Amino acid sequence: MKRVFTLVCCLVLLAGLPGGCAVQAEVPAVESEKKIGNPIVVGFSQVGAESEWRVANSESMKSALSEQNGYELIFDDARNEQENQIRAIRTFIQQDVDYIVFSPRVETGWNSILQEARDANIPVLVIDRDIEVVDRSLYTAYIGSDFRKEGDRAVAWLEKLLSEQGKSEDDIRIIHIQGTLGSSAQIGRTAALEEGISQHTNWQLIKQEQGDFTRAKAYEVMGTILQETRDIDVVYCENDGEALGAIDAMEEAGLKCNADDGVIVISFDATRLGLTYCKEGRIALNVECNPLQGPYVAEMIQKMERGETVEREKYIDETLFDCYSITQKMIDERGY
Ligand code: GYE
Repeated sequence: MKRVFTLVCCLVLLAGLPGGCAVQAEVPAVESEKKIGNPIVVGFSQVGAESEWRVANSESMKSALSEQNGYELIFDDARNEQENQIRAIRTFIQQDVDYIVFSPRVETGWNSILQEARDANIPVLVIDRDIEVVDRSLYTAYIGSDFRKEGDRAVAWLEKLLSEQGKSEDDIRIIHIQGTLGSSAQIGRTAALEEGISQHTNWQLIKQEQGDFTRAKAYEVMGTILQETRDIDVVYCENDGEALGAIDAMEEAGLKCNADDGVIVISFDATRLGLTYCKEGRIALNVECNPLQGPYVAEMIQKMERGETVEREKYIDETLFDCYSITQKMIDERGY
């Protein structure tokens, strides 16, 4: 496998793509060391199980990288701790796996461990959330979502809704519940809202709190906010879990969540439950974030096994659902 990795790196360099690793002097080997019939060993460090999205993502990885498909998947749940992820990746290196895949909790802090993987010649695929490293060639590719684009779509939708409602000039009081701070999902979605607020002088950010992408935390945070104010126009939650928690708290407090005559709730993920809330009108907009990344990872690994070049960044196509156009069929089609 290591020799195939060297070949892939050289092909990346030859193709003039950014991110080729610095081993071009090595001669690419042509045949794989792996004996026919041996599974491809993949160590996967999953960030945790904080949301429905995450559970669907884990399932997708497990089914794409199954024994039946020729893989041995070593799955590690980091329980939402970066140190656990670093420890898991180090263990994968010691086990001399063929590939390391991880979904990083936060963007920073990966340089040293990725250097260790590089020294061991093990290719690394980053999935879901992106990372920031000094040398981008420390990992082979990223597969995930464009979180800034997701946020921009939400902001554009809100702007359009308010204009259709004749509220373009009204004071709009916004509550923002953020995801895990420092994760690229939070950074992109937050940046979009903050820019939207800076561009609309009538949009006011009343509160910005961390909900850690969980229903329980968002419920708690929203409960505290409601003790201070009930004068709320929009609640921008950075995932479905948070939206559900915030809605629980608002409805318990007697507030109505509805785009036409209540609080406008915006969410991300578009899980089956999130879409059900959307159809009921309780979530006004749900921007899709696709967790089904397993098949993309498998396809990329297969390409690398064949010594082909792989795309450095693979963004999965995503859509959005709003309470005005969602249908039961769309919900039924959701597998998670
Ligand atoms: O939106 C959230 C999850 O990183 C895209 O993490 C992912 C986010 C997703 O817990 O539900």
